[in-house]
Amino acid sequence: MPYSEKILNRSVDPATQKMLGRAEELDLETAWDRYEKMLPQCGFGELGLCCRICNMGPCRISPFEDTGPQKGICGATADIIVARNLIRMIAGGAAAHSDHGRDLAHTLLLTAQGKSGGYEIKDEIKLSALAREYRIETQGRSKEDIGLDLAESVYAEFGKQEGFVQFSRRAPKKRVELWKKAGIDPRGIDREIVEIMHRTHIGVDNDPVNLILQGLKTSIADGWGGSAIATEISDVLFGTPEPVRSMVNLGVLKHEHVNIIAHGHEPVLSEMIVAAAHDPKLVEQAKACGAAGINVVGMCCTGNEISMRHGIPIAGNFLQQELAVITGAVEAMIVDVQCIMPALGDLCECFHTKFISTSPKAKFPGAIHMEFNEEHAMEIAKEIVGTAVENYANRNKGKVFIPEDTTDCMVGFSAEAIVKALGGTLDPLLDAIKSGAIKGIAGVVGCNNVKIKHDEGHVELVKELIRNNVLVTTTGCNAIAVAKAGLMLPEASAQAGEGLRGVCQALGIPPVLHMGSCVDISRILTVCAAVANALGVDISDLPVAGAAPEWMSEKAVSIGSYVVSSGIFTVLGTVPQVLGSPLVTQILTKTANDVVGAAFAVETDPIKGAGLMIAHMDAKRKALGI
Ligand code: BF8
Ligand code: SF4
Repeated sequence: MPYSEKILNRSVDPATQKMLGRAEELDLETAWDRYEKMLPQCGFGELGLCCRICNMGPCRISPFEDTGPQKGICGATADIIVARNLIRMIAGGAAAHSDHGRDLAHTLLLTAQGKSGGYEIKDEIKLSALAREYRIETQGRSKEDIGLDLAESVYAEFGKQEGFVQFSRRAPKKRVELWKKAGIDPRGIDREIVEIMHRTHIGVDNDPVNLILQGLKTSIADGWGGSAIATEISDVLFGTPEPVRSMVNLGVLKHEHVNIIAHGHEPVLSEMIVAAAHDPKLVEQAKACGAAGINVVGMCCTGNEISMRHGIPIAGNFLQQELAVITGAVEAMIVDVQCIMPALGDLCECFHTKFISTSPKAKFPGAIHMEFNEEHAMEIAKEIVGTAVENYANRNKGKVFIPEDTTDCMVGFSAEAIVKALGGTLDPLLDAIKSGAIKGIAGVVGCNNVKIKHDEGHVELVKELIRNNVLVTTTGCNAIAVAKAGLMLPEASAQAGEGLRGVCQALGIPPVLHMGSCVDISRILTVCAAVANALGVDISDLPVAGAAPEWMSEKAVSIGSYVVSSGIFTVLGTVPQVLGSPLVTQILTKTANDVVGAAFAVETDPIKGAGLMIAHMDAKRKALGI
């Protein structure tokens, strides 16, 4: 069916186009419609020039000297206001990732104490490796005893007052020295986040440079701390991912099955939902209701988590969550935390879909709250799945519209899996980089954003990189976008440049490696640190670059900041709300180079964005003499 210009301008993904057509037919509103109603967006907000930190405000600074106020009521300038707003976004993002990490530490603690209902320590090799990093005795001890000590040690990272975050010591020595020298080597994770909130209170830190340094410090506590803890402890509990085949896009929903979507972020919930859906009694019950079985699929980062550990299909990325409900084929949309649109409540009411919230931290209008806890995890998961099964009888088959689109993909390239694919050492990768077969490594990550045609930024940027022999690692909603485009298959190496194609063919790997959810960007850092250490250089010396072509969340701001703080040049595909301060813009895009050896660039054209990354890699190669 030919779609209107409007729909074609909203997304490049065929399933999304079909569902947007369906939404129009049913007169249902989506994020794109709400965005249009929002236009024009507030110019002060876009520039970061609005402050409502105290109740003398809101204050807004005119971007033009002669047409309005240049200072807030307290005297804060544009530079101060923009810097404060920016680092409060970092605090929000770091808090979200790190609280996710804390929840995993809590689950490990309960599991080690024998108090959790259905979890076990699955990866003992990783458990021992992490224990060694913390200098925990492993010899002759049970996995529960080691797990208990490890859980207590990682738990302590959040509230630590002095010292350093242990996993940050995976970074090359030079990087750690540089952080110390710049005063941005983080102490406890919570401490840095709290300090942002303190410093940005009215009348505290009013030096934009000092504010931004605290932002960077906090972001490092996220990337090398909270996020790394989330990744590592997930691996201990649920297994370190290995390459596995999966499928993506809305066509993974099935006409004859009870469809359950697990949406959100923390695998603590979704792992149990996946296990509960295999319960013979529930499967029987589904069949008794006339369904062929139970079909659990993932959405957003939860999708990444369960696909890379179990090959569970992924229904879509951030902007597809409403469209999944509009298929009319979803019995339950089960959510925990982060990136869940409150719009789902009203939308689910137009269908039979049950919108089930599970976290005490995240309740939604129109949702049924079935609170989840680790102690009774399996029991509650079965109850939730049972609710979905019962709801199958309420499906109105006349209202069902599932686009047929699905794409196969290969997911689950943890750092360990990459080393394994390379034959047990990093050497083949280093050799390929040195010979120029691989020009460099890119980490392409992040969200969808209605300000950009859905998936286009992700797909075009990644295609351009692989064409130029750049090996791409990906996480989050970028991973889902490029998987839908068929780039996450070994066959996709046909679209890569000659050098990269040769390497992929020799190893049987795709040119784009799926490394997981957004907290798993810590895996990308681990790979960069290992390559830098092997070459005896700092991360900032490597031909590596990052990109977030369609970013929107505060988590993405924290991610971008820790990636740059780790020495990796990063291209942003949507414009951050900082342009109201030429000083802050200058710090982020130029001066940061002098402090952390990397900076941001903003480029909304994905091909040009890839070009900036490639030019950066060429320059780094030249400096390394390779
Ligand atoms: O943590 S990429 S829209 S789902 S914030 Fe959210 Fe952005 Fe997707 Fe995962 Ni990450
Ligand atoms: Fe205005 Fe200053 Fe209060 Fe911000 S902190 S709202 S700039 S008076």
